[in-house]
Amino acid sequence: MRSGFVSIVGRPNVGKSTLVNNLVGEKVAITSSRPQTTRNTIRGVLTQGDSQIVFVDTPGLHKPRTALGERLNKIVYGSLADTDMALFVIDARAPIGPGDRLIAGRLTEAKAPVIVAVNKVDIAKPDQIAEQLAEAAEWDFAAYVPISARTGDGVDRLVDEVLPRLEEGPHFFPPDAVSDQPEHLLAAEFIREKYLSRLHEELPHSLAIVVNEMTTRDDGLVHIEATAYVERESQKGMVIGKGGSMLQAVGTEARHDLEKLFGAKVFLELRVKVEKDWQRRDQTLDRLGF
Ligand SMILES: Nc1nc2c(ncn2[C@@H]2O[C@H](COP(=O)(O)OP(=O)(O)OP(=O)(O)O)[C@@H](O)[C@H]2O)c(=O)[nH]1
Ligand SMILES: [Mg+2]
Repeated sequence: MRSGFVSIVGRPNVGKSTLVNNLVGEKVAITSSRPQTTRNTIRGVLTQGDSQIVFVDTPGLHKPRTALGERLNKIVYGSLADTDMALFVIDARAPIGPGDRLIAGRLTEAKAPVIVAVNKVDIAKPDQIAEQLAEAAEWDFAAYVPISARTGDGVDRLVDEVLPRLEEGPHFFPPDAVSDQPEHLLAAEFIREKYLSRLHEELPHSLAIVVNEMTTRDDGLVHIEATAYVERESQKGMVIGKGGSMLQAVGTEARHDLEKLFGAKVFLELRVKVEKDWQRRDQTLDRLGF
């Protein structure tokens, strides 16, 4: 009977959230091809018999350019401060760079055992993978496992490397739990995910979703009122789309996911508001819940 917390860290876009979803077998964290998709720690719970691993997905570590960026990095370091282990995810195709070395240094300081997951092997060439494994091995961490978070290849092996390194301990969550995220946060994230794949350039960064109200009616229908915040008046049009087309497309897609999540019909009301330069202002970041 073992248990513990395992932080998943790495540069933006390497596949940390995809991995946590694969590990727990359900979508608990949103993913996208845009960097800095994850903006808070998300716990994904994997129960195997008497043992339980709590994976903590974190934002990608990067050079911060805004107050939001600084907060995101702090979240990652905070999660490392009291973790039992760390999974360091790197992209098999991207050469190990200064960003990875910085993270490796922090992980060494953190003292917890570290397992390196070399991800995206499904789209990397065999010699790229071999080279990456060899280069990463110079760090002297506990284990190195090639995986594909997308296909699930190697993920069982990763769990096999984690479990024996955790200490004896109790369950932290009920055995059927996969996440501890409140439903309104999960709903806001699902909506943001639909936007991320449709928006370009700086817009994904400028977008924040807040669920203002969520109620279940007597007939079971879940009514969700949410606001999409952008940073400038000029961005509002893009988030709404011509004649409301973007709002409608995102709403339909999000509703589909939310209905699966809640197992109920969902009515989604989505508004768009401007919150000037929210990424750069501490006060607004507080208010938006970062
Ligand atoms: N082909 C392939 N794509 C992957 C794999 N893992 C993740 N991806 C893709 O890589 C992109 C980034 O994945 P995320 O899981 O959002 O990455 P992340 O590390 O959580 O990113 P941030 O939250 O921004 O730090 C998405 O488009 C994923 O579908 C993989 O094993 N194989
Ligand atoms: Mg992520």
